[in-house]
Amino acid sequence: MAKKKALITGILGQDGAYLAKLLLERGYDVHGAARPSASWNDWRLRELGIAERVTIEAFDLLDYENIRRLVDRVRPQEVYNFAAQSLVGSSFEQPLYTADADAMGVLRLLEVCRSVNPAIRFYQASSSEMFGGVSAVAFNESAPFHPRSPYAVAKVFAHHATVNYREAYGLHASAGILFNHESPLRGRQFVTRKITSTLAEIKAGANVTLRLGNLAAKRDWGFAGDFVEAIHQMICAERADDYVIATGRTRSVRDFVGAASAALGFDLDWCGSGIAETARERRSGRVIVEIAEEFFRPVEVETQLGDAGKARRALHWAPSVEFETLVMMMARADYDRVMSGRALM
Ligand code: GDR
Repeated sequence: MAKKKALITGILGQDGAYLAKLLLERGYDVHGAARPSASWNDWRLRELGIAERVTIEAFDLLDYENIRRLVDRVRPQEVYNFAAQSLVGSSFEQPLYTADADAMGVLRLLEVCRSVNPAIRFYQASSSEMFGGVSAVAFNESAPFHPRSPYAVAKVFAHHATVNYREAYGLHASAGILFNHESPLRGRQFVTRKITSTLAEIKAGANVTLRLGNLAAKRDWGFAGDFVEAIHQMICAERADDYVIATGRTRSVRDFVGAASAALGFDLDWCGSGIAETARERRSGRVIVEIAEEFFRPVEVETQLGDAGKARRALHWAPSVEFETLVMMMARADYDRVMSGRALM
């Protein structure tokens, strides 16, 4: 039997890499799409040992004809869309680009699927950011959206477009409303990996300080490797649908700093408050964490908590990695990278 062919946009990112690995293990022919570049940075694919097994194709979410030619040539049965401007903070600086890539880009992809082969199964990376953080209860699929950043506004458009193509044209188009998902392959611009990579550098003797914004923000942090499993199950399900994917537990950025410090053997002493708050290493008195205005956002999503009950019931999905294990995994990976002289990407 011919291998199933999947096209993963955003193949060079965390989720693209983990999903590529999972699909290869399940016998797929995996094609990845990435923004045109003279040299693709495929460090994640290399860390997972799959760089040679994935075909990378140049692709631009802003260019309809480019997407159409790519899908027409590759002829995938499944398209997973992870490509996006995915930094919530940066979206306040680049709202137009974010809307073009994260909202209109998805519409372009959906139009291409509909015209090239409406039998393509399509996955859209929707985001828990669409809910905002205005409720203390866990968000499920029927919670109202209250986007609080240009990124979230664009994701709401893309989410509705995905549902609309399912309803209007019968596309097998699913949207996973994923809460934060992290791993040793997370980009350093996101707070979790920024924390583990900077603390690992400090542990190894570097003269740097961990500079952070809002320590009180709470997120429902899961392991990206678990979350791509849910994504594949959505694509394999007989009926396309929307699913919240989350762990059901929430922790603050401060909790994350505490867990990562413990994992690396720092004993932190917090003092001061607001912008003047710092954390010093108790033994040496050295400042490890400082607060910096530049990392606060114009509007913040304070608390996120997801209810993945529907995915548990319909897809038999459950997360397997606990918060403490996740932090430990990320801290150790960064410390190993630093100690073996590998560049932190
Ligand atoms: P988020 O992830 O915005 O939740 O979106 P991020 O890790 O950027 O921020 C989480 C929380 O930490 C606070 N914070 C900081 N954030 C960053 N990046 N850098 C800092 O120095 C810092 N200090 C505090 C933030 O204010 C925020 O409250 C992620 C992305 O992956 C999205 O693409 C995805 O859709 C959602 O998760 C689900």
